[in-house]
Amino acid sequence: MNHTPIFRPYEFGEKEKALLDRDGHFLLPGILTPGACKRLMSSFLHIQDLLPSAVEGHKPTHFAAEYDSYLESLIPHPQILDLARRVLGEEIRFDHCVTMIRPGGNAGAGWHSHEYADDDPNLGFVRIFFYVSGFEVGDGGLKALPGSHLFRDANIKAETDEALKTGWMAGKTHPMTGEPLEIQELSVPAGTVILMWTHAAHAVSPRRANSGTRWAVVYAYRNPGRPSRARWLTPEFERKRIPGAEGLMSLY
Ligand SMILES: O=C(O)CCC(=O)C(=O)O
Ligand SMILES: [Fe+2]
Repeated sequence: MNHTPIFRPYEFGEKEKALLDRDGHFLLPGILTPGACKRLMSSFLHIQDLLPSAVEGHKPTHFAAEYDSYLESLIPHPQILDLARRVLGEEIRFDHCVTMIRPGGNAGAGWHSHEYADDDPNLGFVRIFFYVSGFEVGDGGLKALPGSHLFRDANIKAETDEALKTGWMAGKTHPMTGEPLEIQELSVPAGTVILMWTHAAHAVSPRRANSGTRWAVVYAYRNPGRPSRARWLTPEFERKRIPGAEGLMSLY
């Protein structure tokens, strides 16, 4: 099992969990160790090399851990599982591992949210984003909408901030604070981990043409109980014996 530390010491206790639950996301700036960043970079380059020969429906980017042994070894990494359990509680399953490689000029992504047990707030689903490259506002940067996760709406969609404001956001306030909803453009240093509840509305600004590639990967975990649409793993991979991942790979 891979026990090499990948996170520096960081705080994520009750106070931080309460902020995650209020906002829908939580930043852990620069906590990835240089060693982990280096290993992740070789995995990204490996995944990138496989893309030209990718088969339809089974992209190395979407099934990243199936194509790279280091990415696979992180699924049961004790520090990731510990963080996932601080968010979700003891009973968790692995859901997916997807690389998010955005070269200079990449178009980014419009506003969207993701599904999981939309009608049952007791079943959580958290994305753990590893931003090996950092990002600035307006340059491959993640944008968030604090409070949006509390609606558990898996179908939030808008091409632009304006369309989100006049569309989905119109007339809504933060269910916990009563404040108007407000778009937040994030900016983080290299080696940052971001936690995000799956129903949180998010978008990615275009990467500037003269910026380097933004290298990132997401590991997602959830409480078992429902089917999951984002669970990109093959039946073979589900059955594979990954040391330390016993009990984590099944749907339920
Ligand atoms: O590329 C990113 O920063 C986020 C991509 C995204 O929307 C996701 O992984 O759910
Ligand atoms: Fe997303």
